Amino acid sequence: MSDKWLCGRFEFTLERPILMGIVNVTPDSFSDGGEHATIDTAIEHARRLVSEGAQILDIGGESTRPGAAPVSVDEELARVIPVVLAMQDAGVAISVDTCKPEVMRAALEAGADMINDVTGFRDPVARELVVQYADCGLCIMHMQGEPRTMQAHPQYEDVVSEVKDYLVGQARQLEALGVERHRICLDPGCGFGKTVEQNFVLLAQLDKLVMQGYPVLLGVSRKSMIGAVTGQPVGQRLPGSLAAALAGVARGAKVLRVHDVAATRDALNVWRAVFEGIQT
Ligand code: HH2
Repeated sequence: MSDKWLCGRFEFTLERPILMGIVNVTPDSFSDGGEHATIDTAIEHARRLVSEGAQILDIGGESTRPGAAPVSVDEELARVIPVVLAMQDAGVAISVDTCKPEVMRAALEAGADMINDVTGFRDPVARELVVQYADCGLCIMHMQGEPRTMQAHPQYEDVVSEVKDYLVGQARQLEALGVERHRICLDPGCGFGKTVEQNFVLLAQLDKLVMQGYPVLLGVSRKSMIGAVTGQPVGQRLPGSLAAALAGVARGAKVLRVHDVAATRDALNVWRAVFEGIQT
């Protein structure tokens, strides 16, 4: 089992789940689109997430929701890089959520600690690039198809083994190029080319991915899978998101990618009090 995760300037021991706070510098993200779309509001939001207990900030400049408009490299850079620079000394790891090699390079040059690629480093240019940055953390996420069409007809014979085999295959490919194993974390990609049922099967059997020995990152916050079960609109999905996050932690998830850092921190603290006793 992997007991550490190297992430740029940080080495996480993974004894406890890590909170990754979402900073979408986008006008059109599915749950908070437009709320932090200017650089100043995004930085203000990022600072709040740090004060609430985020240990990683995941800064994204392009929405991945089905139907979102594509964003040019220049536009994505203009959204993301100023926030990376502004949060550099905040004492937390800076992740950039991108699948474009040009944005990855600029982010790493600007001091980002980690690249979160929802396409799982499918692009060989992206793989070659991240090898050159010897210590950045990498999140390999599974997605069937492309963001714009992925929800049309998700199809699997066995969703759990297919997602697991794909992620481990991508990790091995990076390792063969020289990426240190401890830099890699894996993410089943809830909502990315999966039906609601397939998302819940992946969550229920997350331990099978955890057993591959890489830290597992889970992103379920406010997603439509939560809405499908609760019947709630995106703004009312916090209770459902907390339940799903804790279910993930129970199965071994080590990094939680969330919009609501303070609430998730409280839920985790109560969870921990049950299993480790109250720290006074
Ligand atoms: N989910 C989203 C975006 N990036 N990255 C990882 N590793 N895992 C996820 O589950 C994940 C992700 C979608 O959520 P959000 O950023 O809130 O929305 P949007 O893509 O519309 O900006």
